Amino acid sequence: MQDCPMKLYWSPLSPFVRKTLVAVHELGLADRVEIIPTQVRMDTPNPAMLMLNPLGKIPALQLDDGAMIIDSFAIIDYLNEMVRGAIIPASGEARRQMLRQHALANGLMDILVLWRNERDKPVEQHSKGWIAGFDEKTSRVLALFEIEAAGPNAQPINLGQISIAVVLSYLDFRFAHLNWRDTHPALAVWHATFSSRPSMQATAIAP
Ligand SMILES: N[C@@H](CCC(=O)N[C@@H](CS)C(=O)NCC(=O)O)C(=O)O
Repeated sequence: MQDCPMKLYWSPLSPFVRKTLVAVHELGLADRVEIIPTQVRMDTPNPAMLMLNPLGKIPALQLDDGAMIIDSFAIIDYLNEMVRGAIIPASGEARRQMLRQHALANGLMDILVLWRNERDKPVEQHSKGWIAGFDEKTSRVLALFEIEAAGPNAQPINLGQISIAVVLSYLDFRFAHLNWRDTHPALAVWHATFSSRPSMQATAIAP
């Protein structure tokens, strides 16, 4: 670890945090980022985290001058620019495609985190409409990924692919009962290949 590393406010189970950490590894910055384990809950904001990020959310990155960068995309954009990386293409069709895939995968992360929070409430407080909506949207995004995302990885790999791989792993972890592989065979093969990358292995959720 180098002196004065950047600090990444982190939790092992958050898909937004994992997406950020996979990007850190892909950009060759793992030895410049110190991991700061941080507990957050939507219903019980962490006071220390609120001082750093008024949204109380992770990931958040603190630079060595104390400045805070919040939101996974903003953090990854900062780091990508810092090392002149290619995981966020600068322009053109490659950038548009990456932004589209990132928006879909990140939107799916939003849905799954909300779905899990809803599921954790007492049954009588569940909103059946919300849960049906989450289910429908998840199915539709996965169907699109089966058509658009599964296949050989564009090179160099980008943040769209990272985000899709991470959200699929999050589905395995929190929504295993959906058995997404059974209905999305090409995506399953793609995910297995992508998951063998050192960045994915180094950030995998411990069993
Ligand atoms: N748009 C944010 C979402 C981050 C987010 O929702 N993180 C969750 C953890 S999975 C969190 O910090 N939740 C605590 C809260 O909402 O108070 C990003 O991309 O970084």
